[in-house]
Amino acid sequence: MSMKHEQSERLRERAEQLFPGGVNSPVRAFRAVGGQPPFVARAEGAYLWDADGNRYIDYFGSWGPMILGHAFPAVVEAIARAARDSSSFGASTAAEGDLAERVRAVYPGMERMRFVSSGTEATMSAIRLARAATGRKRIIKFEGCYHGHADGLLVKAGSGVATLGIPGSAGVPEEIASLTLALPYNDPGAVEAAFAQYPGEIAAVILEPVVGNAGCIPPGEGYLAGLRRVTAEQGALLIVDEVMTGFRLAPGGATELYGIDADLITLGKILGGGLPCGAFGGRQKWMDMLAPVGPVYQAGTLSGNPLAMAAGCATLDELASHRDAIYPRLEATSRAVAEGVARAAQEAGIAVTLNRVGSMWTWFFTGGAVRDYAEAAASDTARFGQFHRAMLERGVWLPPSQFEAMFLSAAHGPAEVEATVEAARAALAGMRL
Ligand code: KE4
Repeated sequence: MSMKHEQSERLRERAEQLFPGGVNSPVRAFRAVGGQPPFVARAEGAYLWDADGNRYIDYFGSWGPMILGHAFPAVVEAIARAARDSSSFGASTAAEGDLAERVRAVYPGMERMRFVSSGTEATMSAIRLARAATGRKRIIKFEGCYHGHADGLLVKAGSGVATLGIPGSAGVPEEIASLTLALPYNDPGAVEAAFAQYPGEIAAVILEPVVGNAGCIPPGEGYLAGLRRVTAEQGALLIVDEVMTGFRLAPGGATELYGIDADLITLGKILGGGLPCGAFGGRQKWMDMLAPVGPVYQAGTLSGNPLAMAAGCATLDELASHRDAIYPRLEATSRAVAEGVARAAQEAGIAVTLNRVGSMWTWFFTGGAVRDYAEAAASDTARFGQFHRAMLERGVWLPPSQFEAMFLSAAHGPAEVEATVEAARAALAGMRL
């Protein structure tokens, strides 16, 4: 019996009169997968309900933040309690220190940090700081990595490796784009070549330690250590963008999992327990260059917002106090569902490559390995769209793009795995060539 979507339809018609594409963030419009996005009315644990009362197993979790599951009681109560004392002061509070201490307990390299309200603000500010710290202008990012929508990060590769970046969006001046080098991920030679071509000019290398924004692409053996070595040799800062991986891949994120010695780390998503929050931090010698101590300006009306601090503390407390149960559960459930669906695709004769690190993974509709963006882009995005629509109709809401990572929460368990694999079998059977 197909789902009814009258209420979502009505809400979408209104939204399209108010917001470009009817959304407040492009990926939500389902343009990459086709079909019309349901409007969410509420969520609890592993489940979303739309405006028509249809229930879905949630595999995007607000794009990462909802690692404990939706409406986790301790998080809801912490927000409510904080809200009773007002929702914002624009002045220092104990709550900021409370969250910062919890962050530093798992990210000891963050000798100093600063809270902001989004991942975009965190990476934008970290890059400004790196430029001031080194007196250099150029930065290196990697194709397929997304670090938010600051101008200098909406850049794609120029014609050849180590050529100057070109705007990845309208409105980004080429003068700004040309300061960014967009290199292939998992290609150490490309980074060496860039430093050889621009000696003494590169301020920082910023990367997703496990790529989530091209779909999930893990770092190759030794890749991260290689980046640490070459940036140290060349006097450039290594900025590890853990907005997505932070607190998810391990209590201390990819930094802990891979033992990365970053100069600056950026955080977001889980940090705020679903409320707007980001952070950047690292060695005190760099961070003390920030106003009001040093010459680098950075500010924010809602930075350190008390409700976000409360939600973040409640989330990190739960992760810390049950870490020996939560992370093994995330691993076991993710492995079961990711491999179960990949097996179902194989049985249906449909080529799917699974990349997974912990509770973030992607089923690429392609036959070959996916080690960088070019290989991810070889995926059959039309088939992914078909799969997405078929799963949505069966009550499984996947991220609406081949180039996003799936996430699950500690609220997902064997029942959700079984229902998801069963839905996938039916969906894939209907997709056989
Ligand atoms: P925000 O500004 O969206 O809070 O964070 C930007 C950002 C920075 N770094 C990484 C590694 C990220 O993944 C993100 C944001 N991720 C996307 C999903 N892939 C957010 C979803 C959206 O844009 O609607």
